[in-house]
Amino acid sequence: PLEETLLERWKSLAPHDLASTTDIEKSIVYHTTYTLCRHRYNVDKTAMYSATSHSVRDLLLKEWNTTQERLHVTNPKRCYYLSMEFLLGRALDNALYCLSTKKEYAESVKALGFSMEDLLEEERDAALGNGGLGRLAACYVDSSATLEYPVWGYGLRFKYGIFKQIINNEGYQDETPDYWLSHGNPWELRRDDIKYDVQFYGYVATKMNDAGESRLSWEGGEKMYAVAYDMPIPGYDTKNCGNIRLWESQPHNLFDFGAFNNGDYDKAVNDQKRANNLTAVLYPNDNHDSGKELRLKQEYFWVSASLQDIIRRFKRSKRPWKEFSDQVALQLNDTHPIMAIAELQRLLVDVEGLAWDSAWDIVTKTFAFTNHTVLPEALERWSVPLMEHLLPRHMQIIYDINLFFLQKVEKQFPGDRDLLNQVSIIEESQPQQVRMAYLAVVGSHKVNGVAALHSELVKKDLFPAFIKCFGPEKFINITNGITPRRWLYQANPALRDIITETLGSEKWVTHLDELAQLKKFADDKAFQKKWMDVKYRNKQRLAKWISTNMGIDVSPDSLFDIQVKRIHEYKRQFLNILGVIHRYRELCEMNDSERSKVTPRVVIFGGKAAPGYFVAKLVIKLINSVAKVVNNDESIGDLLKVVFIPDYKVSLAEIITPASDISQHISTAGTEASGTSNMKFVLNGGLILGTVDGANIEIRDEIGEENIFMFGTLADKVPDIRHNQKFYGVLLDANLQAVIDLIESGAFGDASIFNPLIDTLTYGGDYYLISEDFDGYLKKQTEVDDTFRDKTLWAKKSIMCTAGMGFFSSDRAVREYADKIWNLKPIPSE
Ligand code: 4GP
Repeated sequence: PLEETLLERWKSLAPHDLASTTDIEKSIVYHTTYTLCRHRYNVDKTAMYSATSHSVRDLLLKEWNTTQERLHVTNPKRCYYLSMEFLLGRALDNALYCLSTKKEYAESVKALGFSMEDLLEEERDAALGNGGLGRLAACYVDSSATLEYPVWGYGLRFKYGIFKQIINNEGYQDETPDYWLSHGNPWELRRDDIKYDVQFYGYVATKMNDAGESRLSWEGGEKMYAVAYDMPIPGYDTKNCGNIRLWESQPHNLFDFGAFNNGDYDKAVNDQKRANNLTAVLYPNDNHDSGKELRLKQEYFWVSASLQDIIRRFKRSKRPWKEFSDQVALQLNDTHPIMAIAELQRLLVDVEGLAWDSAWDIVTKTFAFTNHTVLPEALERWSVPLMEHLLPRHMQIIYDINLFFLQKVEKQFPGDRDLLNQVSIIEESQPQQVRMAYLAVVGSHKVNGVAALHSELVKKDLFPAFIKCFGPEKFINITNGITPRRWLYQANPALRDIITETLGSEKWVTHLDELAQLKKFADDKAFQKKWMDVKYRNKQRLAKWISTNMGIDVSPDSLFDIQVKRIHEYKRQFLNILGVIHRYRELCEMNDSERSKVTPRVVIFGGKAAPGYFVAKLVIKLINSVAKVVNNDESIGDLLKVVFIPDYKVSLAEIITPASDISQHISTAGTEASGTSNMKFVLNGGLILGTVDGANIEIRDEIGEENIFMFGTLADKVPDIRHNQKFYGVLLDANLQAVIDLIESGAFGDASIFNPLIDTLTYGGDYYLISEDFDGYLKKQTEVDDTFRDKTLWAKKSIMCTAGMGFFSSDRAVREYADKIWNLKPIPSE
């Protein structure tokens, strides 16, 4: 540490704010010259984006440093959010807003000959996530930073994020790698000084410690380095700056000289290759377990490095181990980081020398687990032989955790063997499997679902036997939320401005409940006009994007009907496109006078299918085949257009979301844990057509049932219907049968292609209840059309939607986590 006088000198020399636009210009030119080493004759948009970002980064890092200093001095309890995925999207625009300096930067950039709009478009999305789970993590770090909670995210620095989706000429999805770092990434800082060993394979040996006691120790195998990269996460309207620490794998032995000297160059670089591969790519599965060894390696690598880092920080505080959980809260974002439970137990017992029970007490007080899906295929299970091979000591620890837990259960419920089987972390299959979600329940002090209905299903369907063992208090609900900064303030400037003007301040940006004041303007004709003008402009913006990028012209006067999310059977994009075909059939049969009464519609889809998910990819193909026919049918014109927007991602969502009249959230009841895009659309004054599922239900409760179009089977009815269909077959709804007949007639190209998709409706039952819900869906769609024609009524509903969304701010959600789970207090920046 530096002496006091030197510290003062350092402080006096610390960089200052960029107070004027001239300062900003200077800073941009500085970075162009010295960071990028570009000559002023050789500055293009990419370089300018990069230099501007570096300049903004300086401002962020100043806040980052003071935040870390503050935390270092106050040494409060901190929370670490362990998430395999952070779907951040772009950083520049967000940072400019958070630092309240967008206007000044836009002026400076202009003075230097560029436009801010152009520069923002240069940025590649940080797409280190699949969908909802990863985007939620991004919203939560935003809110944590804004609310000044000492929260850090921990994840992996994937070289390739989620793949780039290309729709080929036949209408199928192709995947290409997303090398998002190809132009460098100004938003990360590599920390060569923060580096840990992570071990794999090997064996367990018994060793004597200094006190002469025998200890188990994990020996041999291979080692890799985890090197830290930090991404500053700005808070809005605060000097607090959060952080996401991402790990990159690096070889332990940089170069095998022995092999090289023997002439075997390939062998010499082998280690390097293997290490580099580990964090190279994100598994592109949403709501699905990939089951691959490399994935388990990624998971362990990440949690091991993170825990070592967290323990290092804790040890610096010189507190006794029993205070660990007073200093540290660890949130497990789904099953992916659950090895952390066994790893912390190992580090405490094997490395730090704590007794098993003391260590386990710390572990269970520190961890909490969020479940994001009840789909069985998404709950990770690892085979015991694989785990024994890759992580032999952890496997022993998991066996012991299980044994001690089952002994407790036996004591509590003597002789209840069924119960023991139901709660055992080890599934007695061939081979045996480790049920990671069960390990999470046993090793955490709280388990939460992400919307009210989902949290009930977590108790009822996923962990009923655990309620018996632990009581219901362990299981709570925290309904998801979204950050209003990105999803309204930034994505919808026109709406932002009229809200601020109407409410008289920007308080709503951090106190979203303030939006409720808009309700009193819902019937005000002048306000309605302003409101709907904004919607129209946002539709124009999207129409322009579609025309420029896809060559399809759509009219902003049509009803924009949007479904953008991962393509998954349970989300039922299939139901949507079958409904579109039904609409097309009806249009084809109408005469001119009937057609003149029709509400013109643009049906917009977007979303990626996991590369190995055949049926989901077939849905994309069907949508594109239908689009081709419908969009080229001149007799239909603007009455119906179908658009599949390729490569849906966060930055596109920012253009798409503000432009909806209707968006669809139509999962089979009980399958969508929460959904968060539903919240984004409603916040932006879009109505929703949805099933009684996930957060749709709470959205309805908040905005009023007259402002949402809901249909479909209720969750508690689904199991019986499935059962009956399985045993007595499915009789397809008549309209649905007609739609299928049309597909099978070849109206959308070679029908045989679609057979596997159509089969999902009949063979073994219609698992996602498409036929069961079809009629209700069509009727609601008709209601949507009719309501849309009443412009005043629609405007009122749209305003009421936004006005009712206060509850769905991620600020509220993060506060709930802090109060109910983490026991965490904000650390004010000023
Ligand atoms: C998603 C859920 O499917 C979605 O309903 C929820 O809103 C989101 O998590 C955030 O909680 N799950 C996943 C996944 O993305 O991979 O399981």
